[in-house]
Amino acid sequence: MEQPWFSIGVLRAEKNMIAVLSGGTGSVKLVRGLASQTHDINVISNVGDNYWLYGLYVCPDIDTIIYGLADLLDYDKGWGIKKDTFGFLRQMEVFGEETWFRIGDRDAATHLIRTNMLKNGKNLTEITKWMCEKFAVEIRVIPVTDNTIETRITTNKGELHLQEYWVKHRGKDDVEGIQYIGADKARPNPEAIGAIQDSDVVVIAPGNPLTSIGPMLSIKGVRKELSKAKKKVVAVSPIIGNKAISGPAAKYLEAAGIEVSPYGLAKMYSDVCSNIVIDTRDKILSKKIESLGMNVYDTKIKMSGKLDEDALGSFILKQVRV
Ligand code: FO1
Repeated sequence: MEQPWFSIGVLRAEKNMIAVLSGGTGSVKLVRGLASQTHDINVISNVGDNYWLYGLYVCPDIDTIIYGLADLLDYDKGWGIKKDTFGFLRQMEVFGEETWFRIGDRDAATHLIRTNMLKNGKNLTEITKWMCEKFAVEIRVIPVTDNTIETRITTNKGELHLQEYWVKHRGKDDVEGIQYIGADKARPNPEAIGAIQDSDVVVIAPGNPLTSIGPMLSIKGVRKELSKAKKKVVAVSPIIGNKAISGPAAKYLEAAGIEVSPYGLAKMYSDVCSNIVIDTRDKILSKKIESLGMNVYDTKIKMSGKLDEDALGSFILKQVRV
């Protein structure tokens, strides 16, 4: 049979099966970069920032990955569907509802159908799989758990859901701590555990270490599985120098007493990960990070467009030896 031009034979990456722990905008960029090399990817998604609004169940990290892979993501904002309209939200305002969380009209359909399916007895794993099919996304997106985990930020003004802290209050208040409510009782998704076990390499995406990756690592079974597999786990730093590439990661790390640097990150991940990709500008830290028992790789890690995404995806699959 004739091979299509994009045949796996042509584009075959050196690693066969990839699992990616993912959450937030930095993660979707890397997942797209990896997907430019191979479709043998299972994305394990954070669920800690899921949020109930107007009776709808919103799963930002799952949707961001699906929209990103379906080429529907509003890349300027890093969430939602590009060119979406906001008639639904305007009407909610007329009804006297708060509208600080900007749900677009097409995006609302995603939350509505998901909520309806939940009410009809489907779990988040089944719904997410169905959604990938509807958006023609070949890559599997697996919620890290079907149970509820809620990331809450303790501030000087009280405790808030992550979305309330970051979106409603615009991340203004001082952070005193971060909690993952429900993580102690959450069962890891067996499909997520299977994806870790079956992969040749597990990538911890450059998502926010405490609010995108942290909730997943707080599930005992997930942490244990990664620790067992740590030789094939590679983290990509979301920090360059002493600054987060984007978002409030630095503020959260400081609040948790973690050094804001690729070294601080490596130390935080050192029990679940033996390899780290840092920015070339931080190469000077390599020896110090290696003293933690980790292999260090350096390249350009800031992804400012498709070329950068693809280059980083290719670097991880071709240069990182796990
Ligand atoms: N982030 C914002 O900063 N403002 C919003 O109004 C907003 C709405 C929104 C709607 C759906 C969705 O899936 C995500 C949305 N986000 C919004 C992003 C979200 O708050 C976070 O960036 C993620 O939870 C972090 O991964």
